[in-house]
Amino acid sequence: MATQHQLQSFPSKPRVFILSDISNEPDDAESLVRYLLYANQFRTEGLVACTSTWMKNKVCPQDMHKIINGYEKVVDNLNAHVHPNDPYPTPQYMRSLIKKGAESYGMTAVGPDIPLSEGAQHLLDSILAPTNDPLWILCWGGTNVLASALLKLQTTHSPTTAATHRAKLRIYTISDQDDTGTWLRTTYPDLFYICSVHGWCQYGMAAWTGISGDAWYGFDQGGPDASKISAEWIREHIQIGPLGSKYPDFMFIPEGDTPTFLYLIQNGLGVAESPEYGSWGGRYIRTDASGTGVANGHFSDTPDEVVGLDGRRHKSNQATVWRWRDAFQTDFAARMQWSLSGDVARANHHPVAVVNGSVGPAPLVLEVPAGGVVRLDARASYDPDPEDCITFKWYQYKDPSATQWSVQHEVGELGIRLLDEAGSVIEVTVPPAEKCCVELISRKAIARGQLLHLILEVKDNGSPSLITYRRVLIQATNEELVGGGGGAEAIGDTMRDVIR
Ligand SMILES: [Ca+2]
Ligand SMILES: [Ca+2]
Repeated sequence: MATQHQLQSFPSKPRVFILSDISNEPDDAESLVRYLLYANQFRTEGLVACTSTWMKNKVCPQDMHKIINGYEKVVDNLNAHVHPNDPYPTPQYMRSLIKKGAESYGMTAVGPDIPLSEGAQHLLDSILAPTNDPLWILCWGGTNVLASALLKLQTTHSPTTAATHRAKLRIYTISDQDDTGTWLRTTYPDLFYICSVHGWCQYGMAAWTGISGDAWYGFDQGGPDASKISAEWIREHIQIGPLGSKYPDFMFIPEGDTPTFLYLIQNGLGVAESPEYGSWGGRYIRTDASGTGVANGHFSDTPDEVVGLDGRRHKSNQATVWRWRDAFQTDFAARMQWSLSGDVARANHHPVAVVNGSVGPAPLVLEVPAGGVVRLDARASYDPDPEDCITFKWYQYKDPSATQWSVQHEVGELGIRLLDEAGSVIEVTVPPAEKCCVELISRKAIARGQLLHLILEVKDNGSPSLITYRRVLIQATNEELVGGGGGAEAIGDTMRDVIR
């Protein structure tokens, strides 16, 4: 039987504050059920019911209370399945976080003479808390609670102090669902703000719909596997037990808001401060990467190219989410099993991935000269369930290394050679300097070239089987500045003079 001290643990936990237009349709309630199963990885600071374009004049915190009532019945079971250092928060604590946002739409709740809602005051208190730890504000509906809190911050503090507090904020919104989104990004362009921006309500263009929206919105047909988002699968694997029974049937697509916290789950894949690296919650890049513009803080959609169920290559922003669907749905189902029983022997638990002696969700960062070789050893990885075997899968995640659309033309290829049958030890060859350490246009050699991403998946054979990732970041270096050439200072230099 697994001893709890062998289970994966989370030395640091992100601060999370959720704004939800719960009850506009079933999907926010679904997302809250899933969120609670991961609540031991986070320091949740707020659960505020807000409005949106879909529900303009009321808020429904009572639905949050109903879900916490279900959570209360299973929290002891859940605690039996996690490391003793990472217990789930008490239901009493989670209830204390539930507040009401303004019961009015968008900017009508935002103004110097408009009192803060209790939810906005609670958010402002979190923003002003004496800590430098980032505060993740996950916006599942409209953003007027955030807008009103930031306006109050601005009008009650010096510009410098207000900016210092804003610098701690990390916002992930599910598109714009009221008129405060544009206001926030233009009034406070310094905000770290992940958001798919597109025409009003054109959610079929948004990255987050990759969670489950392929049939409804009609993107990437034949690519994503829909078997684990069907009503039947959800009924069998999710809508079970006291907490799962709080998961309502979906109307449009299930759990459109969930990518905001899939992004933060500490499974070794994502790096929260780097949206461009990609994670279960999708991949986003700076809208303005020049470093000089006014929108430095905004991150918007970017594609991944993924081989789909049909064997074809699909390239889309939604693919940055759906490529992980089997893993994040299976993980959800496994945790729902935890909620049913405190018997550790009857449930599956995550493998622990160890690479070159390093353990934990943070990436392993290496600097390797172009053309050089590095050995990676994952043999110390283990599974806490004594009956389980683990398997190893290594692959290069190329898309995050690209600065342009054409990943295959730009990003150098890592050579991966297995040194044992299991693939627990590998030798990685960094591409030659001309492939990874030259400027894209001028072809000049550079000392620090591409940051190459290697992913390890350690998967167990429990039921349902679980994956723990480890990301290895390989910074290609080129101190001798070799590999350049073939470019020109100006395109005119490449034009030939023909004398006839
Ligand atoms: Ca919502
Ligand atoms: Ca296991």
